[in-house]
Amino acid sequence: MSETLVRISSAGAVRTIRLNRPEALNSFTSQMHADLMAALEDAAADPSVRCVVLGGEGRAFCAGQDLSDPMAAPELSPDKPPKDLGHLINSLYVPLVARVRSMPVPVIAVVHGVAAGAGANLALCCDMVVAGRSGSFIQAFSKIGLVPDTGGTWLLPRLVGHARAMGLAMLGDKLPAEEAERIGLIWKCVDDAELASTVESLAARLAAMPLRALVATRQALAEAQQLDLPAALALEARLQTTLGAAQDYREGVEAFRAKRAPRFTER
Ligand code: T3D
Repeated sequence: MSETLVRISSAGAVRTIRLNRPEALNSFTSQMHADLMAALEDAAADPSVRCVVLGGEGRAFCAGQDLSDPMAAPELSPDKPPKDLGHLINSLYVPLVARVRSMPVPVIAVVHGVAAGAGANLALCCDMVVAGRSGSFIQAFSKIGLVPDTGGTWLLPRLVGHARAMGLAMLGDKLPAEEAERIGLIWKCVDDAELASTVESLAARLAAMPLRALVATRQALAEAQQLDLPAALALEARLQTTLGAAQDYREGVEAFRAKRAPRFTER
């Protein structure tokens, strides 16, 4: 267990990382970025970790950028140059999204309470999002004069289509978790009382699966969005060549033939 601005715990092959600034709804400071990146790097490098769960302490998942942080708060004096938010995004949020999307194991976001701004899009860039009925998603950016970042412009239309992406991004209204599930923004919404056990069993299930195949599935589904059908078919064939030469494929087929449960070990 560690007590920094993220709280880290392990159960079997599942590593849980919880954002830990509950007094400010887990909004991002540069220190929390650093602690989260270190926790993700550590999970990526640890061969015993086969699934990562990302959540938040307190009553929310994450309220996005900490707007009181001097690094982000607008410069009030007209005599001083404005803050370069692009630099902030490039140095902190872009590497964070890249880290999550390149994890060698599946990443589940568990959302209770609000996920706003970069917090919403951090959740959405995970492989699967499970939310409690208390959960909600807010593209808060437009309300403070910004565009969706942390992958929002890429993720939203892909997840819910152009019309809904525009409505969510332009209005910045709170989308309850139940509605988020209904429109396909997230995988599942459950009662808050069932959230922990639902995520625990989902994480254990993913951790027992052939991880290289799951990670290649993430890659293929993302890349195929930019490809025409022949190119997507070619990508699938290339990935099957790689996966078909791996031990997990042999194990999967042997277990099927022997009518026993498979034991996948690769990462
Ligand atoms: O630098 C840049 O801006 C570029 C980077 C952009 C990335 C982004 O994420 S931009 C979007 C930033 N986030 C927001 O705009 C959301 C701001 N927060 C809210 O709109 C509301 O707090 C929520 C809708 C998320 C929750 O509302 P509610 O009523 O449940 O809670 P609250 O009372 O507003 O917040 C509780 C406390 O958390 C409060 O502090 P206090 O008064 O008890 O001392 C509030 O100030 C603090 N808090 C909430 N969000 C943030 C925050 N403090 C700093 N930054 C926040 N983003």
